Amino acid sequence: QKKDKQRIVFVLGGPGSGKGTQCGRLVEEFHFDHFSAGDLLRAEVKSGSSTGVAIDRMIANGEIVPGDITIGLLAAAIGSSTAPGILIDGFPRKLDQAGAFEKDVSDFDFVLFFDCPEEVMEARLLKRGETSGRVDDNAESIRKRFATFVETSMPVIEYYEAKGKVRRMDATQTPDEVYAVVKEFF
Ligand code: UP5
Ligand code: MG
Repeated sequence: QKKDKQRIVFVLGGPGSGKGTQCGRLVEEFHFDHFSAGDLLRAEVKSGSSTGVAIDRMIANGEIVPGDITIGLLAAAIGSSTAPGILIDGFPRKLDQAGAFEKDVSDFDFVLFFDCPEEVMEARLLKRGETSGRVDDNAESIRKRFATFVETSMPVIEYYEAKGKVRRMDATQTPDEVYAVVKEFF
């Protein structure tokens, strides 16, 4: 369970919208903890655990891993955090997982949402794919990730938007320009 004064922010946006990049900058300036659900899942794959093979296949297919796995990894990370704030990057990307997290792990302050068109995200991901080694940075996986984002993850953002909990920004500018807007929310 998080400590009382810790604020939790969900950092959401399409694949390649710049979540990880901007979280890195917030960590530097504000000393928050940054937990990327995708990074935690990739670490699970690397660890060679029994679920790793199935997780790796789901990531390559742009599918959302079952919530109990992701929420378990996030809850453990949050439980060991003493930072003043916690950035949850790339989660929740499915409505029922959002509800389960709020019910079983913690409430949260707001959603930071990076709004970015697919053409821009695709160009970034294909470029990164030249060196990233990520199983999902190829044209075929990127297409599947976009479809999952539109069908399954955007409803989460719309749900929180209706509750007035979303801080939306234009993520197409340079990292410096985006960060100048992002930091104002903190
Ligand atoms: N870049 C960044 N900002 C830029 C800018 N302003 N201008 C120009 N270039 C910019 O950035 C992506 C690339 O763009 C980098 O090369 C960067 O330098 C450049 P990054 O900051 O990495 O963007 P990010 O939004 O973090 O992109 P990422 O690829 O990590 O997003 P995804 O949401 O696709 O990946 P994630 O790791 O969160 O999830 C991967 C998979 O894990 C999912 O598809 C799913 O299969 C699984 N998953 C779950 O099942 N459940 C979860 O809860 C989470 C993940
Ligand atoms: Mg990322």
